Amino acid sequence: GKRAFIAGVADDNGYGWAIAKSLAAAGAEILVGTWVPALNIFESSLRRGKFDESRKLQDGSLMEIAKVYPLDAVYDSPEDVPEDVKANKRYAGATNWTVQEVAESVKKDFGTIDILVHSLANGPEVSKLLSETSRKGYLAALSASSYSYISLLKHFLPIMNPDGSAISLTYIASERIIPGYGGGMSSAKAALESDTRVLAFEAGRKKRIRVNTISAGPLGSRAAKAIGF
Ligand code: ZID
Repeated sequence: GKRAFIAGVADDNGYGWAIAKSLAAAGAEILVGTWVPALNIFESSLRRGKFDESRKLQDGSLMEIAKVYPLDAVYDSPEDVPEDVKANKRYAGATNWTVQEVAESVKKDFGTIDILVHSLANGPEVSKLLSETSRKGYLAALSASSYSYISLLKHFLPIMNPDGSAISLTYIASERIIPGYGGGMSSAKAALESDTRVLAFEAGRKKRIRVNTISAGPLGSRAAKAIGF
């Protein structure tokens, strides 16, 4: 069977969860990466059976998550983590959550993966017009929503089996004006789409890994509700 790592699962409402279920139903082993600040609530909800109804697959069995890894995809390695984040209560309880460390942990625990899913985005100033977005907010949107895909591929490629596949989720606001999708999020999706073409070329040559992005339809996830979509 195939093994999948899905980055960006912190509840049962988003794309990451739905993709995990589809992959589980197709027989894949499921590993997830959960944003550090959301880790405790996600794990305790899983443990307490809060997601059992939505873990149900077509055949009546429950999706098993082989392991939940804390992840913050805006940091590539421990040297990149600022002191205030290190000291933050919500981060201090978890370890090894930079992209490089998560890839190392997955390698140690499972050896290889076949499928990498990027289902995460963050734009702190998403509710601001692009023309009123700060440099900091713009770069934060690109860091969390675009570079995170490059970083995940960079660090997971060495443990991906040949003929594997990577996928992310984009949004048509990259190409057309969608009022309300501000803060540089439209820019972040445009970067994500362009990067996908280049990464597909590079990962295809390096390891026969396919790299794609799918333009999502509307889904009432936590992220979508936060921006009033
Ligand atoms: P979600 O909240 O379930 O998933 C986002 C996840 O990212 C959360 O679990 C966060 O904890 C996690 N996260 C945030 N920052 C970090 C970080 N630094 N490190 C690690 N994890 C982090 O929301 P979702 O399922 O909507 O989002 C998944 C992907 O789908 C994202 O790339 C979205 O941009 C993309 N997407 C979603 C929608 C939607 O409707 N939900 C749309 C397009 C793309 C969309 O907005 N018509 C209107 C709107 C839309 C489509 C059509």
